[in-house]
Amino acid sequence: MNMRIKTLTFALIAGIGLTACGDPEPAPDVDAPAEEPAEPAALETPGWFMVDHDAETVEIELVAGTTSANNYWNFHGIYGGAGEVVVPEGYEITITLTNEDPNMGHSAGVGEIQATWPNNFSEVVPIFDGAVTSNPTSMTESTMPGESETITFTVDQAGEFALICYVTGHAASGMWMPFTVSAEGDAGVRLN
Ligand SMILES: [Cu+2]
Repeated sequence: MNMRIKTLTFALIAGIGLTACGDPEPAPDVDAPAEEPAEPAALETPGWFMVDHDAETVEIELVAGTTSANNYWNFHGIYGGAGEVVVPEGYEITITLTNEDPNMGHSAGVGEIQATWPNNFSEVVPIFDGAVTSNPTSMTESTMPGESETITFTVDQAGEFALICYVTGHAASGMWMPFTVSAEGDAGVRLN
């Protein structure tokens, strides 16, 4: 839609230009195919994401409440479904969740990606065995301010999942990030 409007606007401006200076160049074809959609952000390897392709492991030092954005309910300052963690299929993933939020407990687990998130998760079943921190829905017994917890799991299935904080209300307020298991062996993080 946007592209279409831009194309039309450009055609209009070009048309005005044509009238103003009598330039005989033809106006651009409005029916030309729209430009390609913008490329997704490049995969980066920030200091908190370490991949070892020989050992087939990924180590993620995941920080909750890194910044005050979204009431500290973020991972590395990212929230609302932005960003993306990408790991190669078959690798062993270690996530150490550290909670730097001064106020609230948080958790982290890999689950189904959802269009909308419930306030309360009645049952937490991670996609991969072991892929969730302890007491993930609890405001008092999840990973509390200043605490850390490490989980290890093998991503034995490619697909598009989500890294979720299961504490009541957090995912619904945007504390989640896409988590993709790549059949092509891609690894890294998109930071926006
Ligand atoms: Cu949280």
